[in-house]
Amino acid sequence: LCPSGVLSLCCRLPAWDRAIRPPPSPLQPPGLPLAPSRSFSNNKIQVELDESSGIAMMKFKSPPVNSLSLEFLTEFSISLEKLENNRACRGVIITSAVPKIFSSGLDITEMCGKSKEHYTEFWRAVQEIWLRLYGSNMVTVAAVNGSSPAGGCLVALSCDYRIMAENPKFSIGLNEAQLGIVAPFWFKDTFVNVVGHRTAERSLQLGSLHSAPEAHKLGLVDELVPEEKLMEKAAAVMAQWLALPDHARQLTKTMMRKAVLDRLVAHREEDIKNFVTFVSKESIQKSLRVYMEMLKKRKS
Ligand code: CO8
Repeated sequence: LCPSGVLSLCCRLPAWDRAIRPPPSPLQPPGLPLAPSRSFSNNKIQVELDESSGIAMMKFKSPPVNSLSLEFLTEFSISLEKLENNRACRGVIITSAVPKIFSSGLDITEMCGKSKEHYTEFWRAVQEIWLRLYGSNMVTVAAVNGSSPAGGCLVALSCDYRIMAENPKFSIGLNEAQLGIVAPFWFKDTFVNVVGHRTAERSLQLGSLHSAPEAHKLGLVDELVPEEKLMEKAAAVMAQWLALPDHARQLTKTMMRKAVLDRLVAHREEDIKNFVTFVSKESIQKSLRVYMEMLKKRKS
């Protein structure tokens, strides 16, 4: 069932382990009632699927900052899997229900003062969400309606298209170096694939968080729109991408992303080991604690 050449990935990703879906009829036959909207909501994520258009809206709703905790990542993974397995769903718009924040990235408390077993489980969940999102058969559009550092930026980078609210106070980037940690190779690969090697290298070394206008200039986001127009624009972009036959778009996406996905799949256990060793070091634990204290001080 796998498209040729993506076998190694298919064997690990349930969402890929099936035939490419034909698109549902774009036009509702006259006289028939509109297909229903289905929604499912758990603690941290709300999803609404409009079966008539095939478009799902996924909203992060984990205040204060939509940090990617183990619980959040698990819900995110399950939600994506549900949509991926629903033949009526062809695209998903990912956004936030928390004002001014898209996602603050990985939950730092999951990487502080915990056991090696916990770090292992957490990192596997981080890998899993990236494999699912970057490798999704659906059209994925990020409607970035707030700040989006580190892991939050990775979520946006993993989508097919990024639209950001035109607010200079919102920032986005892979700022790991500022925390004294290093973005893993697959964060870097995803970033390079969007902005190119030179921009990625400079931005990663400096741990830069770019304002929305700067991010647009660098190509980190594809479009900036006034905040009130963000969802309208995301729907318009989605309609444009969904106008194409799914199979051609999906195979093209696979062609563009397969090498990077395969690289993590091939080195998954080694990557987990590296993370656990790195994050367990006392010097790294200290950097993370200092960073968390800095966040709290900045607040007061
Ligand atoms: N994890 C856990 N808690 C967080 C995080 C986070 N990522 N971000 C913020 N918080 C907490 C704050 O400590 C604060 O807690 P409390 O209310 O108890 O004091 C609360 O959330 C609210 O935060 P702020 O007051 O700072 O909220 P603002 O609205 O003023 O600012 C921001 C929101 C811009 C998101 C700001 O909080 C911020 O910059 N946060 C830090 C974001 C960040 O640097 N994230 C990086 C995480 S690391 C990552 O994603 C990739 C790691 C790759 C692994 C590398 C291998 C080792």
